[in-house]
Amino acid sequence: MRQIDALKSPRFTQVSTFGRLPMCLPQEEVKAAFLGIPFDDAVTYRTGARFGPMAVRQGSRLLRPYNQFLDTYPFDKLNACDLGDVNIIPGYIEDTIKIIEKDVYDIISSKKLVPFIAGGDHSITLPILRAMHKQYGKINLIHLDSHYDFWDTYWGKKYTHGSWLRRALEEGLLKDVIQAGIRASTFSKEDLSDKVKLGIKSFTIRELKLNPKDILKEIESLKGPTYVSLDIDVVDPAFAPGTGTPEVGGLSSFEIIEFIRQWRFDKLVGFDVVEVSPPYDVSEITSMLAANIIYEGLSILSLSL
Ligand SMILES: [Mn+2]
Repeated sequence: MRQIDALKSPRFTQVSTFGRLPMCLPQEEVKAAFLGIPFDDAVTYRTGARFGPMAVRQGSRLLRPYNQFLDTYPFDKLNACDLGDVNIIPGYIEDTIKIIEKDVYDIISSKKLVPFIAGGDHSITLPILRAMHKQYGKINLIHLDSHYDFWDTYWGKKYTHGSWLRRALEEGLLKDVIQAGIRASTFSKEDLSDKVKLGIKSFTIRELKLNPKDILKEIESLKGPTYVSLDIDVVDPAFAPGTGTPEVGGLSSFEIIEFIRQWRFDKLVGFDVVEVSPPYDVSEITSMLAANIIYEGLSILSLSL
């Protein structure tokens, strides 16, 4: 009987949505929404992140309404819902980048909500940042990753999952950039001087593990609109095996969740978790973690309102 009642309601959730939330309806006042961007044609190694959004939804089905560590009901406070996925074009990076920018801009400009986005590979962050810049002007970026992602090109191509940050800096989209968790071997020693030249505050995994308070202080000092981009490979492959370019020696799932819980800053305008690649996942470890990271992000947003 309950099922029949549910089918009569416009808010029924027979489809798999993030956190079993309702799908977003046009007339609703929502403050935050989940959005999937299932694009993975810009990866340089393992594919599969195109299946990320649905896996993160599946991995979110055990999330419950109350966050006891932050004393908040994020879904209720934000009137959160699921916007579905962006209609990307597999195989066509530059066309897809335009579609993502348009869709994200339409969402943030008309609905004034904060999108919580599941990728997709990391190339999706560039068009999101373009949309954010169009709406808010220069924005701060908190970037968690095991890789710098500021390389100029791969195989001579400008749009890849390892060059989005360089493009965003060149295009003048960003104000203060805090990067943390870096540990991958790099192409040359010049990468280290590049980060200084590019003017970003970059912290290695060693700094993040040993002195997280220094990074938290930087995060607290951010003023104005701030966007968060989290590559799941900042977490150790023992805790997040389902990803495209895994790097050993990373954070545990407890460490990443606990780190995010301590963030307090001015104005969160968007949050992505990228590079979840379900074909390489085991027992939904990675997709459940990604879902919980988004839950913590929603929770800190709910505290700031
Ligand atoms: Mn990465």
